[in-house]
Amino acid sequence: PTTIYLKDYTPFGYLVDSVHLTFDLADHATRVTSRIAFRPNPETTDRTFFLHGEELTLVRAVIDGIEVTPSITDKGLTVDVPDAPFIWESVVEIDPGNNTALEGLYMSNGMYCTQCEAEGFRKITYYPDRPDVMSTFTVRINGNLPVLLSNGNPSGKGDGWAEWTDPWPKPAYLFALVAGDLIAHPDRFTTMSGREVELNLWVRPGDEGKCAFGMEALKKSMKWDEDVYGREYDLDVFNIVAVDDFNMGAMENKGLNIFNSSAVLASPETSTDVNFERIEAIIAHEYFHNWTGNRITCRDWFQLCLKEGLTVFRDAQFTSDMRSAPVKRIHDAIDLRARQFPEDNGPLSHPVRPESFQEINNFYTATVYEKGAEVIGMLKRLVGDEAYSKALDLYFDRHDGQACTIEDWIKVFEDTTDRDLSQFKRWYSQSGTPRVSVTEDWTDGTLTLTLSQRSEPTPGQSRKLPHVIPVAVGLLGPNGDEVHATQVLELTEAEQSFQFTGLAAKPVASILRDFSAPVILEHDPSNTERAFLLAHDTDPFNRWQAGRSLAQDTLLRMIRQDATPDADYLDGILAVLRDGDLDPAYRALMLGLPTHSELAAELFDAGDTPDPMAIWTAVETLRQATAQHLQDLLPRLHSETLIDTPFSPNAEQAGKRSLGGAALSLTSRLDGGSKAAEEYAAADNMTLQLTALSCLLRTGKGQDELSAFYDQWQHDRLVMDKWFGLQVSMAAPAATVDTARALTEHTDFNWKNPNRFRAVMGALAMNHAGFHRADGAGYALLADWLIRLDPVNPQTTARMCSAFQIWKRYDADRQDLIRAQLNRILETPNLSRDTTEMVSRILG
Ligand code: B3K
Ligand code: ZN
Repeated sequence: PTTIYLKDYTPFGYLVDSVHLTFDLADHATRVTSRIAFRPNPETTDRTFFLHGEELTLVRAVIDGIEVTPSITDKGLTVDVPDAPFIWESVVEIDPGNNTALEGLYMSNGMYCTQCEAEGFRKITYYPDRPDVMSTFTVRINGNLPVLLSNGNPSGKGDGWAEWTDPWPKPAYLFALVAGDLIAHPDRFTTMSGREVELNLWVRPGDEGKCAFGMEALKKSMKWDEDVYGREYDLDVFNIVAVDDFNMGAMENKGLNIFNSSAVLASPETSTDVNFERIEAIIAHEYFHNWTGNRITCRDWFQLCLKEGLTVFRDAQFTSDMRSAPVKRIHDAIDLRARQFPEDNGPLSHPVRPESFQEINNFYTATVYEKGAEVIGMLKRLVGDEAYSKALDLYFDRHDGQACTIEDWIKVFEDTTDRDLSQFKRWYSQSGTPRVSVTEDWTDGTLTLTLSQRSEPTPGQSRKLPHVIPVAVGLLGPNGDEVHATQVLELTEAEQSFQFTGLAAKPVASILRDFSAPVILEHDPSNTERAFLLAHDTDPFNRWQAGRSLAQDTLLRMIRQDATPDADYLDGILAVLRDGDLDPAYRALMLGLPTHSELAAELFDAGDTPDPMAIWTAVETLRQATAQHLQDLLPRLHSETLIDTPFSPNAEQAGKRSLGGAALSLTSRLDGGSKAAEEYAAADNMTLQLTALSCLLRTGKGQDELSAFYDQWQHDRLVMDKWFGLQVSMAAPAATVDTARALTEHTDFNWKNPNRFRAVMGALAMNHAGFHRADGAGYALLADWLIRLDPVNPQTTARMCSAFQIWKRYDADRQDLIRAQLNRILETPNLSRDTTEMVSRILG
């Protein structure tokens, strides 16, 4: 496979003035006719005319009315063209009915739909399929289906056809087409300048009842982007379509967002609070792309974080505004540590702006997305809110309609603030999670904090230079009062000291407040100080972090030295949980523990070899001890979280359900699941139903409920995904692999559907002790299925290979077992480029 490098970027030799496409839809022989106006690009002298095209059957190619014979490879075509503006026309035939890769034009339950990002348009017609080639599109769809959609505004329709015109120049990756028997959930939105926009959420018959929440989320997003960023919607219609077979969450095609049905369909009976919050965030994310991604797009795919990091940052701001900012920040830190840190500190580590790739789809990663968003958060913290807003206004003004780079992005901040951001830019080019260590010195009323930073070598980067790291710090006095308000220290050197003078007594330092940088903090306060912060910190993030550190500390000592659960942790948590003034959602988070995988990483970093069963045992023991310690409080938590108003997925109710669920889970460790069985029987929403069922399964009970759940929900594919996933996540270590294997033999295990495949295989990989079973059966089962899925759907296969990225943490036997599976995958004949790249990188 060929490797593409950022440094090799050159512009395309031609500009595209307009694109006209005609689709004659047929399941196995769709004809795509294109008429494209090209002209030489005055910015370059390279006149190679290469059009991407894959899996296309060329029927005819015409230049300025004269038929031509291009030379064709499996990547595209070249042909001689005039050194002046010309019209290229082609007719190709494609087979959407056999497109299982879900990229290009494919079919899902009888509906046609497309996925073109990153490089799927080349499977639809011959085209310069690169994001810096932008054009207006007119699309005519001929097909005997009731609903025919494409980007932009409707510009004509009749019996069996519809035409759409998108006035905004766009790259081909934002092209979309949908055709099928769909039902609209309609609404309207009036923009800030008074433009009337018709909104539709299109779903399969039967899903009409699951649209209302998504539609509300869309309207809130449209309003929020006007209020906070001054960004108005720019077409007469905005369509969202739900599709069952989709490789990821959703796609921001101009005016026609396409969603995985799991990322948009919601109802109280079928969706959990976590689903609701995720749906709201994804709808916002895709909508926000209209400006950050579509109006201003990326010059090349190396710049992916330009749109993704910024759009994730914007959707996080939105969620913070709609719900609770501290809770959102804690969720994001948990998520970053669970998904991005392992990536950044393992064989798949890459910069936020990668410098090379073989398959770009492999770089839609937590690093590009979530670390990319964290980098923007740091920038905002460093320049301040006002400068951030000004820089963004300048960005939209200066670059509207362009395909941009990270350099363009940084420049708007430099021009706004007069700051030199060249050092800051290292966040885009250096991979790996920086570690910041802190030492304290207390002398004569002065606290000196010495901060030092270091980054371990990562693939391709042996030496690292210091980053600019905003470290938010506050100080608490002995009685718990804040004696120094939050201040952002700018750590720019390898080591730097900061002084706080005039203090009456030795304070307790609260460091990296609000998780002000995506780093690993190495600060070892005593457990007494941690307990003090857990009781008193005025920064909600660090208060939560103090509890988390206590939990981690006690777990590590339980794993290493067979210690008993620490009293500082148990008492501290009890006090916080008792505090009825604290937000229930926040209290529920306080009961969370580091994941098994995080504990494994901690042990590995400290030079120990993690034993998955020892980790499992320690966590179970701590849970049991927590349940006992909180025993008297549990009934109160239960009654405090009762909801006597009609169901709403809002943050307030969700928080109560989340605390109630956490309490139920502890209760079921004490009563053998009898309360959970009662709650299951009485549940009238999916959050409660699923929580109660998981409590039962973890107690080794719940088989009757499990089959009742199946009978109740077998008609609902999204709920059935939960049914599949839950059994694997809740299985005891020794039973996990067998449970997963048995589920793959279930008649409803439709493995070609990415949601169903991930429900089982994703849950297997996430069940730490189960997956890492000593005999390697977990590794073998996952590898079997990845090998089977690869020829069908390379993207989903490649993505799931990352379950193996942590292999070097474990003992030699497990390493041998995983290496053998990785080699077995790699040796599979005709393995996709996607999976080949992933497995090779993981093997290192
Ligand atoms: N931009 C799309 C992701 C496309 C993934 C291609 N493999 C969704 C999003 O980030 O909003
Ligand atoms: Zn995105």
